[in-house]
Amino acid sequence: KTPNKKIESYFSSNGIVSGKLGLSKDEIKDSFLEKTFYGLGRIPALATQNDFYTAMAFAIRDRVLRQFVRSTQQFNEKDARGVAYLSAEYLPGPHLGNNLLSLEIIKETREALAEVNLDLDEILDQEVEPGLGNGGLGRLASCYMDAMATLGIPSIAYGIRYEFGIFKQEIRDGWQEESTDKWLHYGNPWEIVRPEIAYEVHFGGKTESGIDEKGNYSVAWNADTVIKGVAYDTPILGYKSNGIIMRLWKAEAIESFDFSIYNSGDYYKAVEKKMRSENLTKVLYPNDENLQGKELRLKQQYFFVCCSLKDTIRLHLLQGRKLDQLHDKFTIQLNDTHPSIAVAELMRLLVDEHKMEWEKAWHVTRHTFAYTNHTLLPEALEKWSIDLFGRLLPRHLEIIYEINSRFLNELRELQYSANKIARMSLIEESGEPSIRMAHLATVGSFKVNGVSALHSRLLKEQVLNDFAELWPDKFTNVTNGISHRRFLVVSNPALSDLISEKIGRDWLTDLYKLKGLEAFAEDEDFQKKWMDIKLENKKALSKHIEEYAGVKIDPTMMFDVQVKRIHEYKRQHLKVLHILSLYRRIKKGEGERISPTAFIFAGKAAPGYFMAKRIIKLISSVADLVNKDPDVNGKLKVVFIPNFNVKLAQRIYPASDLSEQISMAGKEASGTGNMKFALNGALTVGTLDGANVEIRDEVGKENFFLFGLTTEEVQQTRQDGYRPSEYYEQNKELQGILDMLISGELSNGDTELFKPIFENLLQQDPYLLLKDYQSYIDCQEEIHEAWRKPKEWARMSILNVANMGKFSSDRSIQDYVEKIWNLQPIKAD
Ligand code: B1N
Repeated sequence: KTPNKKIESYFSSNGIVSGKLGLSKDEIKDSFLEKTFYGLGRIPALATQNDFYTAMAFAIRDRVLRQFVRSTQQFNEKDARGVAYLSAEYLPGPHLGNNLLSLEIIKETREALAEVNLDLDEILDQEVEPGLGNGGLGRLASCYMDAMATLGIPSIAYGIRYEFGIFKQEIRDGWQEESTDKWLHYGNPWEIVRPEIAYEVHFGGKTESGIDEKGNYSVAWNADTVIKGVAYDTPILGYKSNGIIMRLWKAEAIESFDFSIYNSGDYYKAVEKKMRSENLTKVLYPNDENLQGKELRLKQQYFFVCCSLKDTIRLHLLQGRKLDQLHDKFTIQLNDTHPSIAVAELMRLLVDEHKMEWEKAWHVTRHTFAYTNHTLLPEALEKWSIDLFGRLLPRHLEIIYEINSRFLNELRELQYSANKIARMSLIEESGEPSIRMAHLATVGSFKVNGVSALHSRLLKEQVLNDFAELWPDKFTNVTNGISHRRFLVVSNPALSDLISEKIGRDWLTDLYKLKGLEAFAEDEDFQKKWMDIKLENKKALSKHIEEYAGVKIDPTMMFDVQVKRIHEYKRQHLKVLHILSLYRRIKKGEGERISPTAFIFAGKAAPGYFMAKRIIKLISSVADLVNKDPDVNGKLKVVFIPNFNVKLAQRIYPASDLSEQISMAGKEASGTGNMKFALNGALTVGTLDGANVEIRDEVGKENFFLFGLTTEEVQQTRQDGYRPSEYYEQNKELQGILDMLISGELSNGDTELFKPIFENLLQQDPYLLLKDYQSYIDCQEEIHEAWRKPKEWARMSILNVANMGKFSSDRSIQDYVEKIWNLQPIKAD
């Protein structure tokens, strides 16, 4: 297409391509009012707060898109090497606040709204977040987008536009109840549909091999179902810089319905087919459930991978490049194995559709992909049964067999034993034959990384040990990071301002600058301001808790917080054992060394995870007992805040004193909540697991409350034959607490309700709660003592924040650039 010179000159002369970033108060007010009238067609008398939010979002989106257009132009002009990030999950959180920060117009917007008698905080509160992920993995992808945009990484993030995100959690009678998350109900002002960017995705049918017109061997895949994926783009703005796109695919029926056969029977059939197609992207699967055999999930994975790869290839060819240079221009980063079918799909596209020969296609493929592993939990390692896989994706099954047979031949040439070869095969033959997606991703990638130093080491020593021995250079570590702009600047403005007063604002783009706070750690005036801000944040959270959980909390108590998905390995029930130990001490009149504490929990349990749901009920029951007991006299409060999500998280971290990171060592790949708490001045009580290890190294062991077994001791305990009942017999306090579970005391006389938890702990205790119990209790005593020395506590809190530089997602992305992506950032000027 020949460029339209008139439009191009309009772009450059009106400050669209170049020009200042910010906006004045009056410009914001004008845009906002214009969007209120012309964008929504609302007269002021009828406009709701949500209308005002939407109008403001539209006004800001215009500016965000301008940054995106600028960035894309620069990336294209430089023919830059870039990244396509493939993730089945994203948790962007509310967009408006972050976009205002990125444009540096928070103050101006607040003033502009005040002039028309509106309050920015109320408007911000209207936003419903896209819950397109389960937890840490999805939120990490979004933190990385913030950093990639800020650093100017030429990139595009692909995913699925689920119509219903992670379920909404309500607590009724202490039990979790799920309802659908209708996040699109009021519309979504941030996304732009791109009907012209759409691809066909095939499923089912059969393959047929033959000789094509040029006399070459070729395979045709005659699918029986065709679905269309349509792009929905959300611009993500970096701080004072570039904008990148999150491109999410929605499933639609293909246009070519056979409406020509015009009788009503066929019409309804066609509509039915349309509805079936659109089901594909209806709902996000909550993890932890047994996902194996979930046909729709495999379909979702292939659907978004197929659209994303076709789109990447389109972008590549659009730049006038050759397909056999794909790996020179793109790294495709696989966020866990959820998109790992991409290895087979790229081979199919190159070999079948673009007629590249196998060896060349394999070279391109294994130099294009890089794979991030996020878990060692055996039950979370993806496997697809050959039977299901072959029915949905017959051509991909053939391709995987071919990749595997060539790979196993290489292993045979290395004289590997039959046992080892079977272990490394992409196909698991024992039990139901299935495809090991982590093996496919590893064989098909040029780099494999874990998400914390410990996790990357264990990945090499355990789950992918054979592969790490074969290809030692393929394995690396990139420790996770978080967007400090979202989780401190936007969500804790008072603390951010105090920090900037002391050390300037460079820390917004270089978190290591926080180190400058160390000089003020002993400054009593600074300590007081520091803790006053914490208290104000705790008051605000208390208000929320009273409204949504019906519990009144004194904000001067220590806020001891555990928020994350509910899972046995994360050991929320260990926290419960601690609370019950304190309760019993108070009842016995031995509570004088307990500091007044509010125990705050939040997090979702997978709907099909029996034990996790029972743990929520246990927390609620303990809350009922403790909160109402006059002997406790308000010294302890327990609360479960419903529906944990990014928005709620942004209220909780700034108001926390103590961060609970108590998973059994070796189980939490990294954790990222741990970083968000510490960044907001909470002290951590934790095991040597995931990124806790590195947090402790950074903040200093005297500023971190450590307890529990190490990974090695966990392994040793197992080898020696662990008998949890011995701990029950020997530790009388622990025995008393565990007996409470089956005494009926917590459950209106029902002795069965918590028996499954009791029996699990006494008989198996797979996560060694009883073994770690005493160490945890002793550590908590230390914590309560430390809390009684406010200056000491404030000093430790300041030192924690001062040493969080490493955990910015800017640093993580810099690591990806250097260790894996090998590309040049292009910052917007
Ligand atoms: O990924 C986070 C880590 O910080 C956490 O430690 C880790 O548990 C988390 C299946 C997962 N690992 N695996 C998942 C998510 C969805 C799903 O369907 C597995 N999430 C993690 C970021 O690295």
